[in-house]
Amino acid sequence: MEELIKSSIIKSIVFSIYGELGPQALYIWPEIIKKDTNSSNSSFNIEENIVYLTNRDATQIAIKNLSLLIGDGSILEKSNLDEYRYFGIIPFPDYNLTSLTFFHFTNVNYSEKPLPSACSILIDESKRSFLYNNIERFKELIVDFCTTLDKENAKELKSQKELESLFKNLINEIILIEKEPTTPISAHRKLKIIMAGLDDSGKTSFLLSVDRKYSKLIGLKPTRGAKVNSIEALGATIFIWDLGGQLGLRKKYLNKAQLYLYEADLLFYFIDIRNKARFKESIEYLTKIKNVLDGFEQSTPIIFIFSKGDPDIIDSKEIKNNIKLITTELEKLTPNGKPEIYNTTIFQLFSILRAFSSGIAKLSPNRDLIELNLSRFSEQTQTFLTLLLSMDGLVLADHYTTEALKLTKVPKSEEILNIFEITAPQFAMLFKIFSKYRAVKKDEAIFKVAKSVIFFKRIRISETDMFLLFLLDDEKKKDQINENLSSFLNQTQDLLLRYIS
Ligand SMILES: Nc1nc2c(ncn2[C@@H]2O[C@H](COP(=O)(O)OP(=O)(O)O)[C@@H](O)[C@H]2O)c(=O)[nH]1
Ligand SMILES: [Mg+2]
Repeated sequence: MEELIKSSIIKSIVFSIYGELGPQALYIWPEIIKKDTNSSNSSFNIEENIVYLTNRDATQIAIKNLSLLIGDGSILEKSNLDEYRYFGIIPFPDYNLTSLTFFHFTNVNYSEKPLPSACSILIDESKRSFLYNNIERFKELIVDFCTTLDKENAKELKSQKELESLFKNLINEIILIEKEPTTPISAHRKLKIIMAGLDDSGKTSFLLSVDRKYSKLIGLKPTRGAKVNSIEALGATIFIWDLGGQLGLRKKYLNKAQLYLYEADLLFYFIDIRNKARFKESIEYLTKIKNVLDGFEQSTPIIFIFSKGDPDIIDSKEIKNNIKLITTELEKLTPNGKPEIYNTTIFQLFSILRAFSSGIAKLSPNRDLIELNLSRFSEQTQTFLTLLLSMDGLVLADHYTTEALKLTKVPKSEEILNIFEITAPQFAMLFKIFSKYRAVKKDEAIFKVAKSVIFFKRIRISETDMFLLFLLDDEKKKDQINENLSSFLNQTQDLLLRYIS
């Protein structure tokens, strides 16, 4: 087993469970080496490309992992525990390691309730982009592994020795990914976002809106055929490819898909919602793109942008029909699950920022787990709505309660959910200005909007400023927020730090 680990990028595997005795590291590879009693066993050893964790180290890892899943324990009262499945990329700076952890609840015969568990594969902090870049393959692998492991453990927990071959298989599978990584192992995470769609579908206008908002972030670098822009955001470099949609260019992209579509992390597909005459052509182009992506065995997420839905026409019968028609077509092309669709218009900047923000969030393996913790925090502090924003106003995570819907009282029911998500970037700008000119030392601000209160809080996570925005019915709740904030941040800062890179 040790030889196998030495030959892999993986430094260690820790499987932990929350049993009767609390968090416990159940399986630790490589195995714990018994040390002399007089040598300090609080530090770990790195030898020949392998990390020997001590029992204490592994317990620390178990505690940190499991507390992200169960927090204050309120989740254990829920009835549908089997549905709680999360991934997280979590730094362990004390050991210079980063883990990819799969969290779930394990069903065992001897316990009434499923047990919280965390399966971590640990690699060098400096090589963590390997985890991000191959995340989809890892996810599949680890879920399969844990399903088998759960079956083995259903009657009683087996010993580490009994399960050795199972863990060996896991490492062998990881070594296969190493041999053919999706992208080369590099220190910096690079992301590729594609903007595609027919000509005249609004791609360039969309990007210009984003550019206007993030003018500091985007450096326009035109290239031949495709325009490649780049953004530095949250520690990663995001390359945005604007693929011109004229017929000749479309053919070129498909023929040279190796260059244009390969290794795309995310694809925005644009459809001019006014131009029914070209729906068929657009679906044909989309089908071809999807076939190419399938050929690469890439599970590139696609976000659909219905463009040009300007405020004066969005509710018209014609546009409503168009939306229905094209949505049906997209549903046919998306057999597993619902297509993710945004209506945008250049006359409402937020409609574009919202769509863009959702795209960035898709690139984060940690978003769901952050939101789980954010929802606990919101329940504790009784806030109606909580948003976690980057300095640039990107929505990193959000949580809503049904009361938030009543409070915001927006007529169109579908839009209610997003009302604060869309205003958030504006508030972020306001707050930036506010803090610059008025109260440089202050870290919070309050806005009163009708009957509700918006409470803004600047937080600092390892050199990086972020914002929390709360919607409250009572200003006094801010004390409760301030009281609970540090424990929430302690819990989630590592996840935020590793949001997309
Ligand atoms: N009314 C309206 N026109 C738009 C909108 N977005 C783009 N356009 C117009 O549609 C045309 C094509 O847009 P463009 O961004 O160049 O499309 P691309 O070929 O896909 O890059 C331009 O004349 C834009 O001004 C929108 O939201 N509303
Ligand atoms: Mg264009």
